[in-house]
Amino acid sequence: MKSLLDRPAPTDAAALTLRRGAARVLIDNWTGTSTVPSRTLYPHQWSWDSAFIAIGLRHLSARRAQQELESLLAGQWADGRIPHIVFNPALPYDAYFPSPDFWRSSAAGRAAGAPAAAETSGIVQPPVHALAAWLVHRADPVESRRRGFLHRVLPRLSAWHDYLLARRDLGGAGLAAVVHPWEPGMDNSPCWDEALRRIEPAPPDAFQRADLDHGHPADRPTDLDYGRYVRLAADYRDAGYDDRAARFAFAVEDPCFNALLIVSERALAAMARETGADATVHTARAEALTRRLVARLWDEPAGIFRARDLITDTLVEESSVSGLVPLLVPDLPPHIVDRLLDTLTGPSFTAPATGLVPSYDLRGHAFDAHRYWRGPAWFNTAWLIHQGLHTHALDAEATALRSAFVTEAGATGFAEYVDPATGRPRGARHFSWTAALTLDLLC
Ligand code: 9YW
Repeated sequence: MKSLLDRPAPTDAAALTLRRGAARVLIDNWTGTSTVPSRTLYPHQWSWDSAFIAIGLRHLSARRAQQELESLLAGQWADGRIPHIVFNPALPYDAYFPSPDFWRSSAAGRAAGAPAAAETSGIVQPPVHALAAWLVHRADPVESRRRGFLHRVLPRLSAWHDYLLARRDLGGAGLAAVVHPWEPGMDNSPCWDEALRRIEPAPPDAFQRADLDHGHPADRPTDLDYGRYVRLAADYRDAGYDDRAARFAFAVEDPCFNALLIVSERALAAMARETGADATVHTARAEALTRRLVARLWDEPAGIFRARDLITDTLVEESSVSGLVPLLVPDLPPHIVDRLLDTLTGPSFTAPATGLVPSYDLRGHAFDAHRYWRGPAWFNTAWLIHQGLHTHALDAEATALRSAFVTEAGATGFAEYVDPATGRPRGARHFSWTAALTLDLLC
């Protein structure tokens, strides 16, 4: 496999070209206040995308990276939630489905504290934001201090985590639950198949998908999936997005979501120390969350973390990349780190042609190399696992993954995801988080 990584010096012509290409994507996808994931498929601001984008943008402009996060935080609700989409009011409603007139946040979400001045969705995405904010600060601490960046974002990010820990502890065991397959950021993962079978889909004539105008049907979730997504989102909306009143038909503790909450709590602790605030609450939370993650989601015989379905109170017996992301957590028991590494480098998650990590078990019964989160390799999860490998001083494995990432991102024109077996690009091209995280790995 050709490796840019072996020659990453700034003078390296290939690395320089790649860096320029990645910067071009971020410039093209910048709207003036934030970055869209893709000009065609996802023309608004997405929550965890913006966090990953800020991590890359900080290498181009620390100020713009701050703006990326702060424009997202402008859509935060009074109850603390950060919505998964902040809509661009300049675009027509049919640019994306579900559109603002589906979510109706400023009306239906008023009691939960939705902003009056912005239209947003009412669900959330994984909490990468505090980690991103801390990395953005560290990229240029002088500029960050001059603008009071941490002082502004720390209270908002703390409120976001408070929301997740207070309102979303639906299992009562101290982990955050997701209530819609869009929330863990991996909507059509086979992990949700069984839980979704219990959901009566909305009738096909009740909604009009916009994603198929830009994406290939074989790469995207099915109409049946969408029917169920619409039903769940409409039910939550009709309950006023009130987590105490809603009767959730889908509720899951997801390992990637909670692992990100842990590292983001650690980031809040670092920000608190930096600004002279109390860090102990965040450190204690991270430690408690780590214990709960292991107690509730670790599957010892399988050697991977699993999602817990809170409706049946059982672990979901599907292996997905989400179950490897907890490698990010620094104080995992050492034998769990060893087992995770075995799983990552074993036949279920080793895609020899690309060296990337598939989103689902290569040998799993539902594996599909093309369809979104049912097999393709994604760059954001590769970046997270790369960070996790470094966290545990698994530097050789981290280097190999970084090399694969950079090679495939460049070869595919910064694709949204790739077929793990061939490296062929799937989904959108010129995709923002792929470009941003490439920049981060090259810098
Ligand atoms: C969708 C924007 C989002 C990502 C998600 C990914 C997809 C589905 O696109 O969401 O249509 O909103 O699954 O992780 O944030 O890139």
